[in-house]
Amino acid sequence: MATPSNKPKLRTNKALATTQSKPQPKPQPKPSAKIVTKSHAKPIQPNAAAAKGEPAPKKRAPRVLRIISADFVASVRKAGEFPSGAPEIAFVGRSNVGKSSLINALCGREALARTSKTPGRTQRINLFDATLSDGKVLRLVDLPGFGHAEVSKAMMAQFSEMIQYYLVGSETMRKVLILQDARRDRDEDAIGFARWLNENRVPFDVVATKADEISKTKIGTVCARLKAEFQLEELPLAVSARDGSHIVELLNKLRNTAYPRPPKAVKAK
Ligand SMILES: Nc1nc2c(ncn2[C@@H]2O[C@H](COP(=O)(O)OP(=O)(O)OP(=O)(O)O)[C@@H](O)[C@H]2O)c(=O)[nH]1
Ligand SMILES: [Mg+2]
Repeated sequence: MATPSNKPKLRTNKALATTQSKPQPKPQPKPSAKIVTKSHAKPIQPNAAAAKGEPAPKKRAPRVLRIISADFVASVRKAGEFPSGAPEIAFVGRSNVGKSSLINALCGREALARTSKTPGRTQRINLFDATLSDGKVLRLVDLPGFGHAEVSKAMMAQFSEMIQYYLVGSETMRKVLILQDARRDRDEDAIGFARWLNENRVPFDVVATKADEISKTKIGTVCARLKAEFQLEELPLAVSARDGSHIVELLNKLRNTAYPRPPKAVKAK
């Protein structure tokens, strides 16, 4: 323990007073707060509230995009039955990959689209209209799963003519989302299907599902593999309908696909 003599000396009030009574250097005038503006710079407008002596308005946190309501539109079996409407996003992939669950997770609903442990649950094309918190509407299209039989036939044989007709013929189709179970290996059917979409100029993207079932490090490897297999420009999102991971990111992506922002006007010099 330090002896009292070792203790650092405390400044007493007396000492303080002595320091304060010392003649202080004359305060220098503060440098002018003028901002040197270039001729083209806009003058800085004072905050209106501050000018009136009112407290500054609180900064709002950026709003998270979400689906505020979702409605079932139709269950379609025949080509002529598709009602036209909002920009469409179609969910495709093997049976049991999680298409219906992902639609439910995006909509924040438990049973909007029917899910099941039994493959082949969705046998019609089910359409849902989802209204986003920014007022835009997305039509989410739940397609029947492919490849649920163990026999791996050619993709086109498994997809009915109607689905092909719909994906290529719909004027409001904005993107086909090919879902891939993050736990599974290369999916030849889906790769063949992506090739077919490319040939028919139908835009598509890939999403890895059930990301909650694998480790974070493995997710990186899976996404890199999918990017190479499907020749994507970006790494696909790995989502989970169970724990909600990357659901908001996916929703933002889909919104921007369906309602692309107009390119910024380039000012003429
Ligand atoms: N762990 C986990 N399980 C999921 C996830 N998404 C879906 N599942 C499960 O996977 C099974 C199939 O999900 P569905 O959404 O019905 O799959 P689907 O692709 O619509 O299947 P079909 O309609 O048969 O083509 C269900 O048991 C779901 O609970 C997920 O993100 N994580
Ligand atoms: Mg389904």
